[in-house]
Amino acid sequence: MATVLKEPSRTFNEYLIIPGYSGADAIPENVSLKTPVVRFQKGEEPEISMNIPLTSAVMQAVSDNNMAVALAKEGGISFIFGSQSIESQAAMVKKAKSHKAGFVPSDSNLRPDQTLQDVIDLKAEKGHSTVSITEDGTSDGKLVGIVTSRDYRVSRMDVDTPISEFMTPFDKLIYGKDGITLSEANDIIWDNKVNQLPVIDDNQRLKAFVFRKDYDSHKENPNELLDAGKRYVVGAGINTRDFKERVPALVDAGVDIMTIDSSEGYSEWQAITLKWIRDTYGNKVKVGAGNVVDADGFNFLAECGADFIKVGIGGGSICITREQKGIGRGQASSIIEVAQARDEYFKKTGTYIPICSDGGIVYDYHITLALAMGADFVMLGRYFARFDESPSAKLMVNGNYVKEYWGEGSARARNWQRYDLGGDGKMKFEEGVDSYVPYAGTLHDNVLRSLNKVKSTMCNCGVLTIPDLHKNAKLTLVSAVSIVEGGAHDVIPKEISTTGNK
Ligand code: MZP
Repeated sequence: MATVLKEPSRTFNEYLIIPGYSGADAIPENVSLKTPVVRFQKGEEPEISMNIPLTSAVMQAVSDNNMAVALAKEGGISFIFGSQSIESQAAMVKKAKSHKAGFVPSDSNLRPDQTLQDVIDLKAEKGHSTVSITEDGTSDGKLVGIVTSRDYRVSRMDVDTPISEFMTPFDKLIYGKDGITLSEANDIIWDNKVNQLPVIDDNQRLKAFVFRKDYDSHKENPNELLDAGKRYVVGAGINTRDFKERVPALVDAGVDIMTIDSSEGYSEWQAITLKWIRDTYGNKVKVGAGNVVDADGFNFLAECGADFIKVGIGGGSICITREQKGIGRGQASSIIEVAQARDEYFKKTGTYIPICSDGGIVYDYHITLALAMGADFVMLGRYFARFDESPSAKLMVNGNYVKEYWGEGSARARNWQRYDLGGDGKMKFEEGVDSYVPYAGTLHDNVLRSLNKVKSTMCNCGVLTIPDLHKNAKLTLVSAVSIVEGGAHDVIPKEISTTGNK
């Protein structure tokens, strides 16, 4: 007869944290959110840690090279989506790895023979007022001038005027030479009272811009996550089908860590993939695996050599796997059981394998709950999709700004490899939906606010580190009526939040 678990499958909303004694030193400034990302031996330091316990989901609508840079600046890791060609994914990794803080590749570019109308259209599309004018209109073509809003007046000029007639030409430009440091670039900007500095190579080809408005932001990233060469740490998703070609391309592009992206990871496919990576690269290449929801799944992937293990099936905001296939488990029950298995594995073998709670985070306090239940870090899709830095389109729907957000199992993403069980390589039915999420502004502002809440709750528990939260957190199940008591109740709220920021 089948095994039927006695406990129901429970999720975050069913738990609360009971505060513990807080000493006078339990203040948010003293909290460290540093957390291990890859397996390590007792008494040793993990080769990769994060400064904040957040990763962004392996999804088309969430994690590209922009997101990778934005999240690494805050101290987390983005896993660039794998449901694209090997070449384009490797190019994204390369872009993120070669990103130099403060040096921005030009994304608004035109040719000198194009017109004022083209400038107006591009400004409306990209939202940037600086346009580089290159010989061939590419972002790394030979720089012949720039156009900013100081160079034209729409009300006084014919929209057919060629750019060459009103741009600031190259011989009048202040520019920097490739190889200058950010502080040298900023000195040139300040000395010459310009708002932006194009940086060119020996052949006058454009490499990047440094903007005056960014000056402050580059001074204040105390948590940024850098590799030994001071480049941002970047992750990427792989699958169990084309890993023999994809992994080498990503490694060549400089990726720091990968994860097998699969909706259900307790399988021989993952064992084969992990074995090939270990046989080919030893322990030099770091790779997570998953997703699993119980101790059996964890122990299997631990023995296969996964560097970290992702937990969660069917809890994602865009996921309909549970409805379609009837598999999955409440995220809280999954994390609690897997965390116990992780601790037992550590006791038995002396190897600590971090676990990642993937999907289903709705409120900021769910992040704290996941950590308190034993997760070392969390992976979020919906959360990051709402920000400026996500790759999807920002639209106005019913008077509110939204961003598009679609599941990897939706017909739109067509990521059949994520759901593949070794068949004919075709998607048979959808396991995800296409949706909108409320637009919520910049990643920096939101992450700051969310993590302030996490730190504040940790102080309420009297703990200053995530490992101490694991050891000391006290959790309670909540009844349906006490959930009602927890929100504003018996009053008429004056404002209803439209940002989705909870
Ligand atoms: P969430 O943060 O939006 O709740 O969940 C994001 C997670 O959902 C991803 O990291 C991934 O594990 C999972 N996901 C992505 N696509 C689908 C789908 O189409 C999905 N079903 O479940």
